[in-house]
Amino acid sequence: MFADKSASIPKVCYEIFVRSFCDSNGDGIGDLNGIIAKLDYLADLGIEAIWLTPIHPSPSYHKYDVTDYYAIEPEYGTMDDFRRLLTGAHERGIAIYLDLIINHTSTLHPWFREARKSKENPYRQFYWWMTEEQIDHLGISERETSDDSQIVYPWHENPGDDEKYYGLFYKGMPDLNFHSEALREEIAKIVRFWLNDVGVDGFRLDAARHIYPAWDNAESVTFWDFFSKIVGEAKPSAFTVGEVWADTEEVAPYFRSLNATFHFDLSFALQRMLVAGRDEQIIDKLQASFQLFRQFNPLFVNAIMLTNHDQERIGSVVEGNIEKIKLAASILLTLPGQPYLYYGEEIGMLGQKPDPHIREPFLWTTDPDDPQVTNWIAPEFTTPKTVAPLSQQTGDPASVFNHYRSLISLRKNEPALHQILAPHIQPVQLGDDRLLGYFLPHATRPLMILHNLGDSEIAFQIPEDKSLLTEVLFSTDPSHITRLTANRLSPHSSVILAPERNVQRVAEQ
Ligand SMILES: [Ca+2]
Ligand SMILES: [Ca+2]
Repeated sequence: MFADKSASIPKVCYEIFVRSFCDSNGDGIGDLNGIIAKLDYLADLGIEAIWLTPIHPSPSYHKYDVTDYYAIEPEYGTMDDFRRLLTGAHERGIAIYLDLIINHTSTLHPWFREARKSKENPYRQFYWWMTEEQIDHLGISERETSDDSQIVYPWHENPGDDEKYYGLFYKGMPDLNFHSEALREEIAKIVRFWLNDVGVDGFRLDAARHIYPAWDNAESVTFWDFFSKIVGEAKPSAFTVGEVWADTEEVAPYFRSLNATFHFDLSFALQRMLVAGRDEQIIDKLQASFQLFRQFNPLFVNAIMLTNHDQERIGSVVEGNIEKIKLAASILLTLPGQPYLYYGEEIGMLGQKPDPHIREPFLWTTDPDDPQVTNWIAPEFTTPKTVAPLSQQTGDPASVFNHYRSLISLRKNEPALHQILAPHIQPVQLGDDRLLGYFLPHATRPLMILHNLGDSEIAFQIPEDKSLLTEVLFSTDPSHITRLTANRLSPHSSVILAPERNVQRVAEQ
C-alpha cells in the first residue's frame, strides 16, 4: 500500500505566497513569471520542492476560495506561464506542489451559483443545506472556535431560501459535501487534470481535517483514503501533504493515506521554546509522535516548519533578534523530516497578524523602486529599515541568508541530517533546560547537535557515550571552529558535531 518514494522525496521545501513573491509585469502583484525568474535563486538556496499558495481564479487576495479549478488566476498569469514554470522547475530538480482547496469553494463558483438557485438543482447536493429546525434539532447552530477558524455560527443565509448553507471559515466559502458521489467524480477529474494533463508533482491539501463537518468528522480521514487512491492511480509518484491543524493525536490517522502532514504541535513548541529560552522536552515529544505516526504509516513523512502563511512570522516571534532567527533555522534544519521554509524566512522577514501582514512583499533589493518587489500591500513589518534585503545579504557571510544556505547545503549532504523516512533521533541530556541537545544515529556518520537557547554562556557536560563526537561540522559559536574546544556554548549558538575522523578510523580497524 505504501510505495517507497524515498529516492524522490524532496529534502527541503519552500512555501511561496504567490501574490507577494516576485512581480514580472509591473502591476505590483506577484505572478508565475516572477517565480520563473527566481528559480535559479531557489535552486541555489537548495530548494527541492515549491508549495505554491492557490493559483486558481478567486475573488480574494489570498485565493483560498476558488471559482475555477481548471484555470490560472489572471492576476498570476496563464496556463502557458504555469507550464513554463513547471518545466523550468523540473529542469532544476524542483518539484511543484499545488495548494488544493476542496473543503470549500467560493460562493461565486458555478457549482454554488447553481446550488443556491433551488432545492431541485442538481448541484444542490454539492453543499450542506439545512433548515433552522434541522440545525437546532442537531444542536449544530454554533461551534467552538479552533486554531484555524474563529467562526462560531457556521450556517449562512441564502436570501429567499428556508435552508441555510454551511461555511466553516466564512460565508463566502461554502463547504463542499462529499456525501455527493457526483462531487467526488468532479474532484477526481480535477486531480487527474493537474497530475496527468498538466504534470504537477503533488498537492498541499488545505483544511484536510474539516472535509467533513464536526458532526460527521470520522468521515474526514476516510475521505483522504478515497482521494489518495485517485492520486495513486493517476500518478504513483505524486506527493501529498495535508494541513491537519490539530493536536498530534488527531493528526496521526491522516498518515494512513497521505504521505505527509504538517507538524503544527512542533511548530508552536519551537516558537514557545525560542521565546522562553528553555527546552520543553521537545525531542521526547518528537519520539512519541513518531511512534504514533508509525502505527498508521511506517513511511510517514513529518512535514516540519517554523511558521506558514497562517502564523506570525518567526522573525517577529523572536522580536527581530537576528541570533534567535538563526537559532530557529539551526533547529529546524537539523531535525528529522521534511522542512518547509516560508518564503522570506531565509532573509529574516518579519510579520504579525492581521493575515495580510504575515504575507508582505519579499525584499529582493535595496532599490525602493525595484520592479520585482510586489507592492499590492504597504508593508508594516518587513521594510528596508527593519530587514536587510536579499541583495545586501548574499555577499555577507554572517547574514541570515548565508546561514540558511549553508545549513541547507549541509542538510542535503549529511545523511544523518536528511532522515525523512524512518527517522531516528534521541535526546542528549546536558543538565540544563536552557540547552537543547539531540543525537541523530546513522550508519554512515552519526551526529550530535547542541543549541544554547538562553541569552548567556552556558557550560555543559557531554554524556560519556557521546564524548568522541568532537569534530565541528557547523558552528555559530566562534570559539568552536573545527573542534569542540571547551564544554561551553555562547548565547543562542549551535554546533553540529560528528565523530572525530582519526577516532573513527581507529575504531574501524
Ligand atoms: Ca504581476
Ligand atoms: Ca468541510
